[in-house]
Amino acid sequence: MSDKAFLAIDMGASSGRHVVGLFDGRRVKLEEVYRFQNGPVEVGNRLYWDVLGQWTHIRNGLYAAGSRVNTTVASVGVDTWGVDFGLLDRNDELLGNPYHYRDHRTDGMMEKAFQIVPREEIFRQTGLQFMQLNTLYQLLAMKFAGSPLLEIADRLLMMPDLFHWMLTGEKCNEFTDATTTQFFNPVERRWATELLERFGLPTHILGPIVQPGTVLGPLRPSVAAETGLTQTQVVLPGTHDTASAVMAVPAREPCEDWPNWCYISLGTWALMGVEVKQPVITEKSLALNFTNEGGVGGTIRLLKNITGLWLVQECRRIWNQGGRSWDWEDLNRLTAESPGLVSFINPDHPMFLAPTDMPEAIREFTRRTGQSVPSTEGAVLRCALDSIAMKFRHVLGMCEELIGRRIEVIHIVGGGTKNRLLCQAAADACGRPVLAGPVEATALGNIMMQAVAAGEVGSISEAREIIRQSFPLDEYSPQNTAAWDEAFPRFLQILEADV
Ligand code: LRH
Repeated sequence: MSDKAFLAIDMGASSGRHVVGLFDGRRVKLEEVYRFQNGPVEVGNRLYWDVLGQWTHIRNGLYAAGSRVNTTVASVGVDTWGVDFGLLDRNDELLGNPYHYRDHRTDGMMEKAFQIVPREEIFRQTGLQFMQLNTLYQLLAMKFAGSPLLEIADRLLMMPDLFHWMLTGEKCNEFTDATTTQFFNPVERRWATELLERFGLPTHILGPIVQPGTVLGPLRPSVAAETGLTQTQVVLPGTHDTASAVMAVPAREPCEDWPNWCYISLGTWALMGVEVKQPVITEKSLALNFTNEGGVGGTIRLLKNITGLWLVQECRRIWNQGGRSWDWEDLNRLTAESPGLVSFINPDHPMFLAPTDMPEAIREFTRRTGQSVPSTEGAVLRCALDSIAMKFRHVLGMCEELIGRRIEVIHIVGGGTKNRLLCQAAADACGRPVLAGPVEATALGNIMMQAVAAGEVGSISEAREIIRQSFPLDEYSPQNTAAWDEAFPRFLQILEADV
């Protein structure tokens, strides 16, 4: 049997990639055929997507895939991070440049929102964690700024939906990304239109919800001709990158209702949680600020966003601005050599969302909380990694509390699995074994969803079995847990500190 080729276009925080998955009926192999820069573009004090530049790269990558792969590319699907969107007017003109969620226009927006609709009520209708970057607060920021774009908008498309529309001419709102907006009702599995009405936000801009695995259609004739992909269909993956990453977690299905494993999709963010069948919208999940996002196969991702490698990526960016060129190998060595469990930060403090100088923000946090201030590069990074690992421990406890059972193993997937120090620290802090891999979880989940849609793979659990057979995992056993146990109360105090 000849290999089947599926193409994932995975647009992550720093780069976008075209990854081909070749499936021989038993195993899947990945080949990256194109990569491009995908950082935000700053104009004045605003942060945008470079949407037309990305569109050019998307087409270049399609061409590269067509010429590199020795077989027909059966289908292609796009995934990106959640919450960001574009607006089309009634003539299908893209209105302005889509904003990047780290833009500061949403500062203070949650507080304004709660004056109109109480926090509890928003949670009851949406089950979503409160983060100022959610689409709801982005739309509210436009409304409070009197944006004329919102007035003439005819259609809201989340970023992957926008690229899918560019590729096919078809407009749809894919389920998993729609659930990241904070105006989607995950219990009734429909838009929370009543909520938007309470905010005076338009509801006619929302379209029908479409599930991952749906065939959207062929490429526009012009795109097919230019890229040579005349046989290729566009098929929706879990378009929210985290949904695709969780699809690729090589775990076995739970035999009971609640899983005994959790996942961390580790990259710029660390998304930590459990896969469940129904949303958990309770006083407790509200108090713990957990989210109920939609997963592939109609599952729910009960999880929490933790600021992840963003902390260390930003440190490196700042240090390298001064003309130096630290590579990760050197920085990891310095981190490993630096004493652990000295100072902590709260990785999710708003001061780390988009600081101009991350190392200084980390030092400032330790200063304000009366801890030893990390002075060297290694000490700064050690403080960041220890704090992320402690946050994992904290959130592990919350997951167990929410599902009422002990979690035996932690799966870490995504690019962050390359950070061996953090994987080990996660095992040590949590006192649980960590299974790390696959590194390319997002692209893989995207590809495997397309393979399921094509009937090449029977189900999502079969896809996970194929992933287990295709990629080796690294296992980390907990070590030195007593020191982490002892330091944990100190970390909790830091979380409570008024900074
Ligand atoms: C991870 C992610 C996460 C969202 C954030 C905006 O890439 O999609 O799930 O909350 O970006």
